[in-house]
Amino acid sequence: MIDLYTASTFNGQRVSIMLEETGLDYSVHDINLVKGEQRHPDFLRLNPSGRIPVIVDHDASDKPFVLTQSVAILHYLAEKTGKLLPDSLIARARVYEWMNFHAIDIGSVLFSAFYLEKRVTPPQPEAAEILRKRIHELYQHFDQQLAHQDFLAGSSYSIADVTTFPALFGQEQELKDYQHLNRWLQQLNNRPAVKRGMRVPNLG
Ligand SMILES: N[C@@H](CCC(=O)N[C@@H](CS)C(=O)NCC(=O)O)C(=O)O
Repeated sequence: MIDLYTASTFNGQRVSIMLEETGLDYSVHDINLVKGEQRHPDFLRLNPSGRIPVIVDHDASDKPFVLTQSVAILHYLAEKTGKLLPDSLIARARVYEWMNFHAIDIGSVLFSAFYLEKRVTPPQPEAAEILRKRIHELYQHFDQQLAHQDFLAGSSYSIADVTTFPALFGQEQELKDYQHLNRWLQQLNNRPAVKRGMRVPNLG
Protein backbone atom coordinates (compact mmCIF):
# COMPACT_ATOMS: atom_id res chain seq x y z
CA MET A 1 0.00 0.00 0.00
CA ILE A 2 1.13 3.54 -0.76
CA ASP A 3 0.33 6.68 1.23
CA LEU A 4 0.03 9.78 -0.94
CA TYR A 5 0.36 13.22 0.67
CA THR A 6 -0.99 15.72 -1.81
CA ALA A 7 -3.03 18.84 -2.63
CA SER A 8 -4.95 20.12 -5.67
CA THR A 9 -1.95 21.34 -7.66
CA PHE A 10 -0.40 20.05 -10.84
CA ASN A 11 2.58 18.52 -9.03
CA GLY A 12 0.17 16.53 -6.87
CA GLN A 13 -2.19 15.59 -9.71
CA ARG A 14 0.66 14.08 -11.74
CA VAL A 15 1.18 11.53 -9.01
CA SER A 16 -2.50 10.75 -8.40
CA ILE A 17 -3.01 10.22 -12.16
CA MET A 18 -0.03 7.86 -12.22
CA LEU A 19 -1.33 5.93 -9.20
CA GLU A 20 -4.71 5.59 -10.90
CA GLU A 21 -3.07 4.47 -14.17
CA THR A 22 -0.98 1.82 -12.44
CA GLY A 23 -3.88 0.49 -10.36
CA LEU A 24 -1.69 0.43 -7.23
CA ASP A 25 -3.47 0.46 -3.89
CA TYR A 26 -3.08 3.91 -2.30
CA SER A 27 -4.60 6.12 0.31
CA VAL A 28 -4.80 9.90 0.12
CA HIS A 29 -3.78 12.44 2.77
CA ASP A 30 -5.04 15.90 1.88
CA ILE A 31 -2.46 18.52 2.90
CA ASN A 32 -4.05 21.96 3.20
CA LEU A 33 -1.36 24.29 1.85
CA VAL A 34 -3.35 27.44 2.67
CA LYS A 35 -3.54 26.43 6.33
CA GLY A 36 0.19 25.62 6.24
CA GLU A 37 -0.16 21.89 6.99
CA GLN A 38 2.98 21.31 4.88
CA ARG A 39 4.96 22.94 7.70
CA HIS A 40 3.55 20.70 10.46
CA PRO A 41 6.36 18.74 12.18
CA ASP A 42 4.72 15.40 11.21
CA PHE A 43 4.81 16.38 7.54
CA LEU A 44 8.33 17.84 7.75
CA ARG A 45 9.53 14.49 9.04
CA LEU A 46 8.45 13.05 5.67
CA ASN A 47 9.66 15.94 3.55
CA PRO A 48 11.91 18.47 5.29
CA SER A 49 11.44 20.89 2.38
CA GLY A 50 7.72 21.19 3.28
CA ARG A 51 6.27 20.42 -0.15
CA ILE A 52 3.76 18.03 -1.61
CA PRO A 53 3.63 15.51 -3.21
CA VAL A 54 5.15 12.78 -1.04
CA ILE A 55 4.61 9.04 -1.25
CA VAL A 56 5.34 6.39 1.35
CA ASP A 57 5.53 2.93 -0.19
CA HIS A 58 4.92 0.28 2.47
CA ASP A 59 5.59 -2.56 0.02
CA ALA A 60 9.08 -1.46 -1.10
CA SER A 61 12.16 -3.57 -0.39
CA ASP A 62 13.49 -0.68 1.70
CA LYS A 63 10.28 -0.16 3.63
CA PRO A 64 8.65 2.15 4.35
CA PHE A 65 10.16 4.02 1.42
CA VAL A 66 9.55 7.79 1.39
CA LEU A 67 9.91 9.65 -1.92
CA THR A 68 9.40 13.31 -2.88
CA GLN A 69 9.60 15.23 -6.19
CA SER A 70 6.72 14.48 -8.54
CA VAL A 71 8.91 13.54 -11.51
CA ALA A 72 11.04 11.16 -9.44
CA ILE A 73 7.83 9.59 -8.10
CA LEU A 74 6.54 9.03 -11.65
CA HIS A 75 9.82 7.35 -12.62
CA TYR A 76 9.66 5.16 -9.53
CA LEU A 77 6.04 4.09 -10.07
CA ALA A 78 6.68 3.40 -13.76
CA GLU A 79 9.68 1.22 -12.95
CA LYS A 80 7.89 -0.50 -10.05
CA THR A 81 4.94 -1.51 -12.24
CA GLY A 82 6.46 -1.62 -15.74
CA LYS A 83 3.74 0.80 -16.88
CA LEU A 84 3.90 3.96 -19.03
CA LEU A 85 7.60 3.52 -19.80
CA PRO A 86 8.75 1.81 -23.02
CA ASP A 87 11.18 -1.11 -23.04
CA SER A 88 13.79 0.17 -25.47
CA LEU A 89 16.55 2.49 -24.28
CA ILE A 90 15.99 4.91 -27.15
CA ALA A 91 12.23 5.14 -26.59
CA ARG A 92 12.77 5.65 -22.85
CA ALA A 93 15.28 8.42 -23.54
CA ARG A 94 12.62 10.15 -25.66
CA VAL A 95 10.19 9.92 -22.72
CA TYR A 96 12.76 11.50 -20.37
CA GLU A 97 13.43 14.24 -22.91
CA TRP A 98 9.77 15.35 -23.06
CA MET A 99 9.19 14.80 -19.38
CA ASN A 100 12.06 17.08 -18.43
CA PHE A 101 11.14 19.57 -21.11
CA HIS A 102 7.86 20.17 -19.36
CA ALA A 103 8.92 19.73 -15.75
CA ILE A 104 11.98 21.97 -16.05
CA ASP A 105 11.59 24.37 -18.97
CA ILE A 106 7.84 25.02 -18.93
CA GLY A 107 7.05 24.27 -15.28
CA SER A 108 9.65 26.68 -13.93
CA VAL A 109 8.60 29.50 -16.27
CA LEU A 110 4.89 28.96 -15.49
CA PHE A 111 5.67 29.13 -11.79
CA SER A 112 7.76 32.30 -12.14
CA ALA A 113 5.10 34.06 -14.25
CA PHE A 114 2.42 33.16 -11.67
CA TYR A 115 4.55 34.63 -8.86
CA LEU A 116 5.30 37.82 -10.77
CA GLU A 117 1.61 38.35 -11.59
CA LYS A 118 -0.08 37.19 -8.41
CA ARG A 119 2.29 36.88 -5.50
CA VAL A 120 4.78 39.76 -5.52
CA THR A 121 3.98 43.29 -4.36
CA PRO A 122 3.70 45.30 -6.47
CA PRO A 123 2.86 42.86 -9.32
CA GLN A 124 5.40 42.82 -12.16
CA PRO A 125 3.22 42.52 -15.30
CA GLU A 126 6.01 43.45 -17.76
CA ALA A 127 8.38 40.80 -16.47
CA ALA A 128 5.50 38.28 -16.39
CA GLU A 129 4.67 39.14 -20.01
CA ILE A 130 8.21 38.27 -21.13
CA LEU A 131 7.82 34.86 -19.47
CA ARG A 132 4.34 34.39 -20.99
CA LYS A 133 5.86 34.89 -24.48
CA ARG A 134 8.45 32.25 -23.68
CA ILE A 135 5.71 29.88 -22.46
CA HIS A 136 3.87 30.33 -25.78
CA GLU A 137 7.02 29.51 -27.76
CA LEU A 138 7.28 26.29 -25.78
CA TYR A 139 3.57 25.47 -26.33
CA GLN A 140 4.18 25.97 -30.04
CA HIS A 141 6.97 23.41 -29.87
CA PHE A 142 4.69 20.90 -28.10
CA ASP A 143 1.97 21.55 -30.67
CA GLN A 144 4.37 20.77 -33.53
CA GLN A 145 5.47 17.58 -31.81
CA LEU A 146 1.86 16.45 -31.46
CA ALA A 147 1.05 17.29 -35.10
CA HIS A 148 2.57 14.00 -36.28
CA GLN A 149 2.20 11.64 -33.31
CA ASP A 150 -0.44 10.74 -30.75
CA PHE A 151 1.60 11.32 -27.61
CA LEU A 152 4.47 13.56 -26.55
CA ALA A 153 7.18 10.94 -26.73
CA GLY A 154 5.84 8.97 -29.70
CA SER A 155 3.03 6.54 -30.42
CA SER A 156 2.61 5.33 -26.82
CA TYR A 157 1.11 7.03 -23.79
CA SER A 158 3.87 7.54 -21.21
CA ILE A 159 4.93 9.34 -18.04
CA ALA A 160 5.92 12.30 -20.28
CA ASP A 161 2.18 12.82 -20.96
CA VAL A 162 1.25 12.38 -17.30
CA THR A 163 3.90 14.93 -16.27
CA THR A 164 2.55 17.55 -18.66
CA PHE A 165 -1.22 17.13 -18.63
CA PRO A 166 -2.27 18.60 -15.24
CA ALA A 167 -0.49 21.93 -15.80
CA LEU A 168 -2.11 22.49 -19.20
CA PHE A 169 -5.58 21.12 -18.58
CA GLY A 170 -8.15 23.81 -17.86
CA GLN A 171 -6.27 26.43 -19.88
CA GLU A 172 -8.48 26.12 -23.00
CA GLN A 173 -8.57 29.89 -23.48
CA GLU A 174 -4.80 30.25 -23.33
CA LEU A 175 -4.30 27.21 -25.60
CA LYS A 176 -7.10 27.77 -28.11
CA ASP A 177 -4.70 28.40 -31.01
CA TYR A 178 -2.84 25.11 -30.52
CA GLN A 179 -4.91 22.57 -32.42
CA HIS A 180 -2.76 19.50 -31.79
CA LEU A 181 -2.15 20.30 -28.14
CA ASN A 182 -5.92 20.64 -27.71
CA ARG A 183 -6.56 17.28 -29.39
CA TRP A 184 -4.03 15.66 -27.04
CA LEU A 185 -5.60 17.32 -23.97
CA GLN A 186 -9.05 15.96 -24.90
CA GLN A 187 -7.61 12.51 -25.64
CA LEU A 188 -6.00 12.32 -22.20
CA ASN A 189 -8.99 13.81 -20.45
CA ASN A 190 -11.11 10.97 -21.85
CA ARG A 191 -9.07 8.43 -19.91
CA PRO A 192 -10.99 7.35 -16.78
CA ALA A 193 -7.75 7.10 -14.74
CA VAL A 194 -6.83 10.67 -15.67
CA LYS A 195 -10.28 11.94 -14.67
CA ARG A 196 -10.05 10.15 -11.32
CA GLY A 197 -6.47 11.31 -10.70
CA MET A 198 -7.37 14.94 -11.39
CA ARG A 199 -10.07 14.83 -8.69
CA VAL A 200 -7.63 13.80 -5.93
CA PRO A 201 -7.67 14.93 -3.13
CA ASN A 202 -11.15 16.45 -3.61
CA LEU A 203 -13.01 13.30 -4.52
CA GLY A 204 -16.35 14.49 -3.12
N1 LIG B 1 9.64 20.08 -7.78
C1 LIG B 1 8.67 19.69 -6.78
C2 LIG B 1 7.79 20.89 -6.48
C3 LIG B 1 6.91 20.65 -5.28
C4 LIG B 1 6.14 21.92 -4.92
O1 LIG B 1 6.57 23.03 -5.21
N2 LIG B 1 4.97 21.72 -4.28
C5 LIG B 1 4.16 22.86 -3.91
C6 LIG B 1 2.72 22.65 -4.38
S1 LIG B 1 2.65 22.46 -6.12
C7 LIG B 1 4.10 22.98 -2.39
O2 LIG B 1 3.99 21.99 -1.70
N3 LIG B 1 4.18 24.20 -1.88
C8 LIG B 1 4.04 24.46 -0.49
C9 LIG B 1 4.85 25.62 -0.05
O3 LIG B 1 5.62 26.15 -0.87
O4 LIG B 1 4.74 26.00 1.11
C10 LIG B 1 7.84 18.49 -7.30
O5 LIG B 1 7.76 18.31 -8.53
O6 LIG B 1 7.31 17.71 -6.50
